[in-house]
Amino acid sequence: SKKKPWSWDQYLEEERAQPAPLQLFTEFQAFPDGRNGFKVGMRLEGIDPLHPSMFCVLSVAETVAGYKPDEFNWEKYLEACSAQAAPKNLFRSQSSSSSVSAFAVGMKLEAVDRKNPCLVCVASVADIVDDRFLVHFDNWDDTYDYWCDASSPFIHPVGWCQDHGRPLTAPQGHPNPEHFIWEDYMEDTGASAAPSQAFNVRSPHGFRTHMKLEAVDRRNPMLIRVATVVETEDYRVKVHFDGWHEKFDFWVDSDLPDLHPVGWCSRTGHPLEPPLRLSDMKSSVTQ
Ligand code: MLY
Repeated sequence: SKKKPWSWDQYLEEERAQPAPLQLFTEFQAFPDGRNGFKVGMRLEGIDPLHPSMFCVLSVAETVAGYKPDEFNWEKYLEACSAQAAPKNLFRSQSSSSSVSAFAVGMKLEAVDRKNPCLVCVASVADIVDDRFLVHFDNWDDTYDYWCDASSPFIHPVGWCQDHGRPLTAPQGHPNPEHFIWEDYMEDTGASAAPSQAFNVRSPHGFRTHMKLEAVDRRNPMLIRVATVVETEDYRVKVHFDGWHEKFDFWVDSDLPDLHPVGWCSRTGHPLEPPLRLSDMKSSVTQ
């Protein structure tokens, strides 16, 4: 018997499940708005995901994502009707990034150690690229560093722990870690605090359990799988790969660019790994 190709529509109906709504995804997760112009062999600079304080020389090894050529294409359309796109800076929401410039290298803040998430620690802005900056923990090596922007829920202004009755982890080797005093420390280090107006925490995401999406398999990032939100926190979701053992479930920030709305693979022409079914396993065993 010929196998019908797997389809989201049919699967959602069978499972009586809902796709995660498009508006819950960030612009980097949602459908791409143009063709991907990268070509194999092009060189670029990028952040080493295993060592986020380091930029490395990279080359493009393979390209896939981007609208399929038959999809609507703004560039071509504008060219065809010799029209001009309204420039981005005319749109207030896109251009008013007033909080961006408020962070400067060397400024101090209180930040969650993402490798030890129960700790809020003395930290500094170590690097800035556009609206993102690198959080570094004072007197620790850079393996704890991470990139974020002003909307991150994991960073707070100086004094936040005190205001919220939470312990603050002092810099490593601080002579009196139980009685860390910001004023003294900033005077000693000649540093200033990141202004509290610079912090602009985003609202919690709207993902709910049972919502379906498409997620990159981080063990083999070539693969994008049919997936379900199985647990939520304010700023994170736990993702399950449909048909796979729950030991592969994983927590991620809800704005991770590896999460995509239902239909993303079909729009971009990237293959989608359908849910593992018992019948697939049997046939693969008996083949
Ligand atoms: N148990 C860990 C804790 C390290 C915490 C580092 N943070 C504060 C940047 C250790 O001592 O290695």
